[in-house]
Amino acid sequence: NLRIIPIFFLIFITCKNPENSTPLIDKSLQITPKPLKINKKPGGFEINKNTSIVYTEESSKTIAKYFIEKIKTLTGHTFSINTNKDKKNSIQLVKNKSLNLKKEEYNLSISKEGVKITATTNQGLFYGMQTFTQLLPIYSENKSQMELPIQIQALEIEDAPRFGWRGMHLDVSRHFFSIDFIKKQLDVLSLFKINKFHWHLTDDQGWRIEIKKYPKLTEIGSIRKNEDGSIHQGYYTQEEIKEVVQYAKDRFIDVVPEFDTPGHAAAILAAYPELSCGKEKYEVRNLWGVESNILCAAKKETYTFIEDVIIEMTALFPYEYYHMGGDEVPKDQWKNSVECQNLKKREGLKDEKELQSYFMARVEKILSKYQKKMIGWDEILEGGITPTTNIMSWQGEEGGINAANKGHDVIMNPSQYCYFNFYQGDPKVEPLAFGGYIPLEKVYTYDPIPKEIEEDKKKHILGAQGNIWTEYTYKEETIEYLLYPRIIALAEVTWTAKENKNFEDFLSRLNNVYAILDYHTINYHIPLPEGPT
Ligand code: TNX
Repeated sequence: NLRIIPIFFLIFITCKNPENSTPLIDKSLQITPKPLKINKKPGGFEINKNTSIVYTEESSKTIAKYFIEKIKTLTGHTFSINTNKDKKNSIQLVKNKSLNLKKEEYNLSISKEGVKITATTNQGLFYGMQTFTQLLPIYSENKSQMELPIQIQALEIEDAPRFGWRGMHLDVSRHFFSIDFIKKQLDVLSLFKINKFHWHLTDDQGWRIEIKKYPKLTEIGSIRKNEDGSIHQGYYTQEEIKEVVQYAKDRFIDVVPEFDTPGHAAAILAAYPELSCGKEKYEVRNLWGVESNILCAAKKETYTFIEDVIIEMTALFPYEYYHMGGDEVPKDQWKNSVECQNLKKREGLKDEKELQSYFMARVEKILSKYQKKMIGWDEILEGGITPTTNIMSWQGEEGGINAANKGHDVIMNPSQYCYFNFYQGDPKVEPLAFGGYIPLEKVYTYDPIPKEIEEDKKKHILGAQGNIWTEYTYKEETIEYLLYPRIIALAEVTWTAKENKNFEDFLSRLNNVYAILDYHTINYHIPLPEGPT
């Protein structure tokens, strides 16, 4: 009897879900990076056409507006905005200092009555909303938007990052990348709670930042004549840099500029040869590898130049940390320079390594005049560092371990785990990369706190970052391919509590990550179960 089928169907629906017949969506186990604590509760919150986002303090309005746009991109649905905190059927952004949540922490509670995100700061609210966004269904391409009403799983989340430094580095010297490309990456990285962008702006193969007092830095230093006769060039105007820094700030990402000294400076010397110890004419380097022409440590003009550049940079980069390089400095020019040898004697320095320490200490002093803190690559440990120098450990973990155990703050990015310019799969099928082999699992299983770090020194490990050096990568889509999903693994390494990490579980969440990346037109790599054989 055909007539009883609809009746059966009705009874079935009512029994299955007596309170609410709208579909219950549960993506609580899909969140990346994995939150600290998730507790599922019975039932769900219904999102319908009348659900609104409520902010309770004027200062959080930007967050509400930001997420109305972001959710529209991902789901096609536009929430309305409201300031009435008693509003039913709403997603509330609440600042509550009495909970003593730290700057980046948030609580997210979803119940039948509504959604509430609580934090002390806008940054906490921002991360709470990023998490909430991941709980929504992303609309598939054959539907124009998320179908409403839906119900999302009731739950309580308490979340806090393991580290305060969760970074991404990009070398724009070897190849130049547009500000639109950088903004796109910052937007996507912020979805996964990355909060530092290390912008490697200067190197032997190109100077990429406009400095008004030294126009030749860009007129000459930003143009490279390659061996095959082709030209590679590009630089950011100060206005463009401000735009990127603001865009990053809106997403709670601090921009760490790198001005690499005293090595990796051929582009500077091509423009201002008088800053070297030698007398030659220099060219913007058109080979990869390490350059022997460096800034002269003995000339006062070198330090004047550095200070002038820093002065212009301080108007662009408000973040307190500045990276001043210090990596890969061949010291032959200093050895052959009478001025450098005299300086060494005068200062009682044992060798050229100590001369580099002298140089870096002077640079740090300049920075501190402008309330900036210096970061240097781990090579600068060789001749000793000042007590206030911060270290980025790239030549393995040893530099970081030594520095942290001596009480210096450290950012870990050992090349064997964190260099995304290395291969992630079989070199026979992968795009040309720097060498090496760092598959996704290797990144994921990395622990930024090596066991050699003494208990009371662990606090000196600020976090970790993924680096992309661009010698062999000039296409934007290839950069994305190298970055994703390894940078997402690193986002979890730096955000998620160690005991909550699990590679299999991470893999099971990747499809959800890919759906988000698809909506941002990211060209990501899909790892194969096996590496090269
Ligand atoms: C070493 S990492 C460098 C870069 C290269 C990179 C290639 C570091 C501080 N220096 O100049 O691009 O290796 O992986």
